[in-house]
Amino acid sequence: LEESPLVHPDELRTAFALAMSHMYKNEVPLYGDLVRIVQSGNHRFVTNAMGSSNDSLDRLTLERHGAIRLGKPVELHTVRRIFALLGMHAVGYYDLSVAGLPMHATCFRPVDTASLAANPFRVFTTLLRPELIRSPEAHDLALRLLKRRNIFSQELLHMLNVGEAVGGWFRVDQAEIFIREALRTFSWAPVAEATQTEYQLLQAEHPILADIASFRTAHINHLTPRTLDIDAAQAAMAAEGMPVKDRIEGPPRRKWPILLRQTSFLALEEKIRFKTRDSNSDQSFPDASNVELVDGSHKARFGEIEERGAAVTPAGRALYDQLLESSMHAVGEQRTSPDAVEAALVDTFRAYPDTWDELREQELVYVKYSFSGKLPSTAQLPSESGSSVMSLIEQGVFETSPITYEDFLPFSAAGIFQSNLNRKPQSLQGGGQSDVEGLEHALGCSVIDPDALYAQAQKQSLESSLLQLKYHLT
Ligand code: OOG
Ligand code: NI
Repeated sequence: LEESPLVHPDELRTAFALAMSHMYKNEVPLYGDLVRIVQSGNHRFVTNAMGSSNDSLDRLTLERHGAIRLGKPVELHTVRRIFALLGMHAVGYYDLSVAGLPMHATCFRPVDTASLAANPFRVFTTLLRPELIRSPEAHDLALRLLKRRNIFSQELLHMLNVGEAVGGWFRVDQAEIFIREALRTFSWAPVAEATQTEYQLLQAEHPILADIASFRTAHINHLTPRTLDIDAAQAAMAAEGMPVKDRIEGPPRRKWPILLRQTSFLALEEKIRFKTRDSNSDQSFPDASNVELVDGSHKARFGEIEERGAAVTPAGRALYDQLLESSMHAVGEQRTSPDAVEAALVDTFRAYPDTWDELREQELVYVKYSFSGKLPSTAQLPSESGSSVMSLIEQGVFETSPITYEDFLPFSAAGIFQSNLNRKPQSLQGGGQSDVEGLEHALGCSVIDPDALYAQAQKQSLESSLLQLKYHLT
């Protein structure tokens, strides 16, 4: 009997991302328009740059990330198991309390160079921190609602066990069930589990709290394809009449892009229905057919685009953070004017070197080395020492290129959150501090340090280039 073929976790991730994209386009048709705009912009860009069209545009425009918001630690724990089967692991810690949000986050993403090349899809995953909620009523209500819900189907939990037993290599038929059931968790539930009164109480405390605790699923709240020219894409979105965010988050436009630039269309006001139920009853959710429903609306889901640049070293990041801070200082009172913010950023970021040689020589960015095939002038055996590598680069023996930034920026994330809230950030209970241990405890593992991954990718490329060169010399 012929065995059904096994699915590589990288392929499973691609299938999952495609299925999620399909689901989200159905749920939020405006998102389909966004993908179309990005795709035609990318097409123009590639055609202009290379003088020919490129048939891998679909691939180029594939979603690079999505985001979900979880309510309780066990949800994060199970989500970690789902993503592990998709070849995605928790990288980095994001403290969103700095932006007045009662949440912290990590990013589930592929970690090794080969998996990233196969498909870099990642999910920014936030977890509610109830201890930062100021109102005791909202705090208790949120916990009561969250305690009652189970966002995972029995079939999904079963598939997690099956997948873990085979090290993530599902058969095709199993992969289909796994993806279908995983998507259920992240799908939209148009009927809230909270009553309208409960929803309003949560919303008054924080709109994100209402989004996290009122529903039966952990709906995906946006997906983000990659654009090759975010300024042009932003203009095209506005030209089509999309309600677009007032400015692009991240560093200003540069010759040598660094980190991440993002913008979005704003969250849509969507019709939902509320159950009419007594919040104090401890019974689990009544069947929707048995309760009366009332009409309401909810605003959470949007569409985003991103343009990624070079991963920066800790020195490069310190300079980025410092310049970001001084530009915010420079705009002062005019912080609400997007033009003033943009002008200040452009002005301040002149201090960030913008040639490849400067970025590399000042060690502001991580570098990918490759062997060009050209042999050095001296027969001296090359080494990993800085001067030896420098001389190999100068002689054209080694070529260098940026390593793409695969993570997120907490202040940009906060800007994206904030653009959908009609209010200023408020203070949190206890002032708010980061709590890496709390997030890791919920995950059941520690988060991977993104810098260690970039440093490792750089080192690997250098070692393999040296090795190739040595073979050519001997
Ligand atoms: C996540 C916002 C953060 C990004 O691209 O920085 C994010 C959310 O809205 O839940 O996705
Ligand atoms: Ni995002």
